[in-house]
Amino acid sequence: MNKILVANRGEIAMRVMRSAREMGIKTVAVFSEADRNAPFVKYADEAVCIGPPPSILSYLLGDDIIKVCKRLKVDGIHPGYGFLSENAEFAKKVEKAGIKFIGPSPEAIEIMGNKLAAKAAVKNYDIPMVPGTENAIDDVEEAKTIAKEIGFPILIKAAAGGGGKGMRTVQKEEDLEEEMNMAISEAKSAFGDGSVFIERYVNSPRHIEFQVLCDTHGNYLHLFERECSIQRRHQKVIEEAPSAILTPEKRAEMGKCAIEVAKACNYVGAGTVEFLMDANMNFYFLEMNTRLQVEHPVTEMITDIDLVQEQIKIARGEKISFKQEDLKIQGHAVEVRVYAEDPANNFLPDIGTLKTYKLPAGIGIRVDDGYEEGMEIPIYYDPMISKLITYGKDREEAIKRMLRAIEDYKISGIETTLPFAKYVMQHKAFVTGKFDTHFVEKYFNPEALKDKKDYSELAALIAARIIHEKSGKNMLEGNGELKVKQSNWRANRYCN
Ligand code: MV4
Repeated sequence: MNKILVANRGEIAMRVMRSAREMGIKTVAVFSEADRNAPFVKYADEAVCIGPPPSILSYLLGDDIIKVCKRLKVDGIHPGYGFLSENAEFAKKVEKAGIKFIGPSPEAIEIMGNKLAAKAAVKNYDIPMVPGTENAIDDVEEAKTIAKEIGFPILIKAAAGGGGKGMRTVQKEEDLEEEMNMAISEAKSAFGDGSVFIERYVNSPRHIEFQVLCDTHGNYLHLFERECSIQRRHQKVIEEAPSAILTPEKRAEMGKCAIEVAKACNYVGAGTVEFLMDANMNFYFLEMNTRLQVEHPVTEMITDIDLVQEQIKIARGEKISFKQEDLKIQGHAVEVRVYAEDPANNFLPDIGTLKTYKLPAGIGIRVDDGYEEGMEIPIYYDPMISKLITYGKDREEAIKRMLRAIEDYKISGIETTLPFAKYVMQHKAFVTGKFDTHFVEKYFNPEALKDKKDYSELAALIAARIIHEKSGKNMLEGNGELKVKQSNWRANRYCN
């Protein structure tokens, strides 16, 4: 493989090209008009504009991307995450054009893209699943009978859904008919497939997922777990590896299940098997994601394995060069997703220019980003600016380092979720590991951010007043505001 095209943008395009370059492979970027000045376009050996900003006119134009590949003699396509990454039709077309799709087979993508097909595929293996229906259900009376057997509350899920899309909770029998009809029509309009199924509702679960790696020679490995329980409206905000709660025994048991899920669909490449875990440490297979995930860096940090390089080697037909026994968890990693959203204002997407953009640095810090100072965050795509990852010998060190990194990360011109991440890193429930997927709704409100900010500002003002009175140094402007910006304020700098 001499040349790879990355059918993606932003931080993940950068991430993939770095590994390709390290392997001596040439890179091609495709970009929309909104990304003309983006770092990933400059970083690529060749770059081709494929259309106007909206994804449907650019990053989702599979046929046009394949044409670019042929013209530039590209050997492989890396789809990143999102966009065309889990599109079985695209994967098929790529292979038909004689180009390697750096990912699993179209068949595996298709099976795992449908939650009922995924359940059917793993049925003959010993994999725990949440009690529920095996097939799509459209008869309300039948649904009521099943729901009563399972016990309320229940969940109605769309077979074609995933990641929480098209999910409805039903608390009691009277609500079932209405919720079911809504779920079916939602699924139809969102996925073009109205199939829904029923599951028992698992209370306050934790989200634990396993990274798997499989080659074309029948080797199946897992690279331990990531915990992604801190989410907001099914959008992950903080991830870590390993999970704070798994014992080595539970890890081995779940890892074995993850590998079996991969075997059930003849998986090839890097994939993720998602589990729910209840308060009694029972786990249930939920779904498999057939792509490289946003949060893959935490796994790379604790295993010292470059997942993109492994994906490329597997696509070249190579055997995985290590065995399960060679893999060990070293230390702990935490990832914070930095979104252009205002956590003090209901996480409203914030538009604007990165007026200041200064990265944290130093031991145990990694930033995967796709922007530079002075750039605008386009409104057309996911509002994620970067991923901030810290690594330490243990969880406590990784968290402390994250707090320092958040302090050192200077962004102005756009509100970001960094203050929210700081709040989580300091929260007792997070620090002690006693949290679940309800963390945000349970503990977070905008006032939680305001209070802290107001106190530090107030403290600075009081200190400034005292200094003024004792030393005659005036640190206040005529309007009573601090001359020194609060974020740069250090008491001892002015007291002597
Ligand atoms: C569930 C569940 C409780 N019980 N299934 C949401 C995302 C999708 N992957 C599945 N999800 C859930 N499925 C049963 N039977 C609770 C969730 C869920 C959730 C899962 C993982 C992370 C965050 C979540 C937030 C709300 C609900």
